[in-house]
Amino acid sequence: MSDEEDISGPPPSARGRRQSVCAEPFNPNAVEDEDTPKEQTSEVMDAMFERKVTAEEKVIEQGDDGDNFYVIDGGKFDIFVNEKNVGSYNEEGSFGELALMYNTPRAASIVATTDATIWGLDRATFRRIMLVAAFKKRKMYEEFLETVPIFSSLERYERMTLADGLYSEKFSDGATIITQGEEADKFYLVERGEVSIKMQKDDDVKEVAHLQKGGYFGELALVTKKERAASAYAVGDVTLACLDVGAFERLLGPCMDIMKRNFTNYEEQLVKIFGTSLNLTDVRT
Ligand code: 1OR
Ligand code: 1OR
Repeated sequence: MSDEEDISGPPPSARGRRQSVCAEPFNPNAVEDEDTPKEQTSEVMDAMFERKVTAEEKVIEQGDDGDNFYVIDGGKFDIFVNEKNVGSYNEEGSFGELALMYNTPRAASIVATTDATIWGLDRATFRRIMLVAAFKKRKMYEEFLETVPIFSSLERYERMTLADGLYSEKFSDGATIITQGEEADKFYLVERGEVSIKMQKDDDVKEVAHLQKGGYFGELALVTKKERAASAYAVGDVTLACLDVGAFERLLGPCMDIMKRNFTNYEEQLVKIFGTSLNLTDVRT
């Protein structure tokens, strides 16, 4: 499991692209901070029940209805999707939230590979707490979104639905966020830290932009449906708010004109920086 990311709920369609996305999709500690009412925290604690599991026991069967959400207290587990081992949990993490959040059948089977101890939380309590978590998520991102220049024209309600679609990813200094030439699947906002955008042309690599909190990137390839035009790297520790392509298309219509206007700027800079025009921003049809 990676601690690159702290994700509090990408939609199910976002799953499967990156191993770590599913590793910690719901953070049960989120219900334990200051602004969660004490009664609510103790309600969760009271509702949680300990379950001992023996090696090879199947805790969750893919396709079943969801009953409980589980937090691992100790032990190891394999994750199977369509009988294929797609990952594992090693002594920590949580699973079983998807079916409860989205009212869908269990998306994977979870099998203990050692004797293990897990803590379960029933569906009703989980959902009640999740609603609180979703509310908190809106609140948390709303403040940030208010500071993002490109969203200044959005209505409050539009920013809230946008917050529902966002999830945070963390990158440490020097980590690659986007690789030029790759296929695009999401849009990024800089929540914390700085991001360096570098473009390679022939043997020449140049920094073409340097983004700070409130900046955005990764929109170009989503709009043009081309490969990524540049690479993005973390400068220092970075937290990004991400939006998957579907939500981007659904939610950012109102900002599209501003984004497209900026494409002209990319083209102009391209000529200045590399001395060529590249047809960067034509929309592929
Ligand atoms: P659930 O309620 O659907 C099975 O029950 C649980 O397995 C699921 O919630 C997640 O908590 C957990 N895809 C779907 N579910 C996963 C995955 C996963 N990993 C863990 N769970 N993938 C594996 C990624 C490493 C994607 C596979 C394509
Ligand atoms: P993307 O999806 O293509 C890389 O992934 C991102 O880098 C891109 O979206 C933009 O959001 C961002 N030219 C192209 N992409 C740029 C540029 C840029 N700056 C930031 N990005 N230029 C710099 C203009 C100041 C022109 C390059 C010479």
